[in-house]
Amino acid sequence: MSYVAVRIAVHDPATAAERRQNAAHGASRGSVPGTMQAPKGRKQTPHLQILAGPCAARMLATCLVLSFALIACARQKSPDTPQTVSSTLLPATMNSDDPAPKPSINSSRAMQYVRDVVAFGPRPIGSPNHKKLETYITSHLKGVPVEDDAFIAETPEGKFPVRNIIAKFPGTRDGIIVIAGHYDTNYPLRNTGYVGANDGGSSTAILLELANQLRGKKRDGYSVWLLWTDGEEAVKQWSATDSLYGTRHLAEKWQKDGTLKKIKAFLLTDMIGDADLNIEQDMNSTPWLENVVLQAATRLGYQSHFFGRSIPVEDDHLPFVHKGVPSADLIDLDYGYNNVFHHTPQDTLDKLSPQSLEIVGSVLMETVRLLDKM
Ligand code: 1BN
Ligand code: ZN
Repeated sequence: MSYVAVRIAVHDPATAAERRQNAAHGASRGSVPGTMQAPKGRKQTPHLQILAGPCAARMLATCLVLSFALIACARQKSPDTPQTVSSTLLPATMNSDDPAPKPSINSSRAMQYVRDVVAFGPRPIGSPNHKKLETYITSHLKGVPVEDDAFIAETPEGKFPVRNIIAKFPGTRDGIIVIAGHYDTNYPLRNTGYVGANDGGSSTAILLELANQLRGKKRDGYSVWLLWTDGEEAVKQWSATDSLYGTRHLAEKWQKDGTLKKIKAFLLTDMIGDADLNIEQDMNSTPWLENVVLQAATRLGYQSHFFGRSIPVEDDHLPFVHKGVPSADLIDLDYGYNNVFHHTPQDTLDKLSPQSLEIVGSVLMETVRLLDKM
């Protein structure tokens, strides 16, 4: 696929580091539930914060140079094919006149799935609620070929059963698109009333709704595999060895059995239910795949919810990224002001909206459609 222009991403390392600290450690260890209040109203965007800083002049200069480059590219196009600058931003596969119907999901049903999942209570690995959720997920996949990747994980808290669940929707094209999200919830918070409505609940639910959209339809494209990952959360403190238990195991397994080289794209969803949806541009994800996601979002008119901030994210896509699989993590790490609800008992249903599930669900389906055409 060829591109004729570049997307401008903004990265603020200090802010990213601060927020990761809060998300990964501070909130899960030290914060007292209920003491932090999210200010009302829309958050200030990272772009604006950066433009107010000392690098403003350099940023502005960079933007101007890139803008001129875009215009120059547009002018280089053949004079007998009229081009607008915006159409030159689209990859060769995407045509702004594409008559294909715009996908959508049943977002009230997806929201009901989140409610059902949250009603099980905390769902950390090894718990009875986790087991109930496994049964809930598989009972929604009747008639769909399902594969399990079940094993015993060695963790700093002992041995735990871990089970990745894979639902397969075969296509006519050789190759696989994986859409993944974790269903386990934070382990250290298991006795605090933490239910992980967004972190664990939203990803479980969006995959269940995508299964509804895919089942019973002929796929004229790549096979789509829906993957409910397990053991994503750390049991003590997030590190390379205490996290991502399920996907580290599965990436190894798929490398050994030859599945890995058939995967065209690994699309991860995590914390995608926040009513104030801001999907990060993840610096650990694959740029061309994120670009396809952005094209999908743009076609559906949802681009304002995507990639306002660039940060590196450690999540279930990493074991696949490390093995060379094109991957994109769709995650919102701005859950409440400064991510204050992440990994706290405040991660509850009232912060979520069906519209956010609709945005991510339909963008995922549109991304698959664009990938099928590439
Ligand atoms: C996402 C949801 N993660 C854990 N639960 C991974 C992560 C942890 C991402 C900390 C960023 C910061
Ligand atoms: Zn988490």
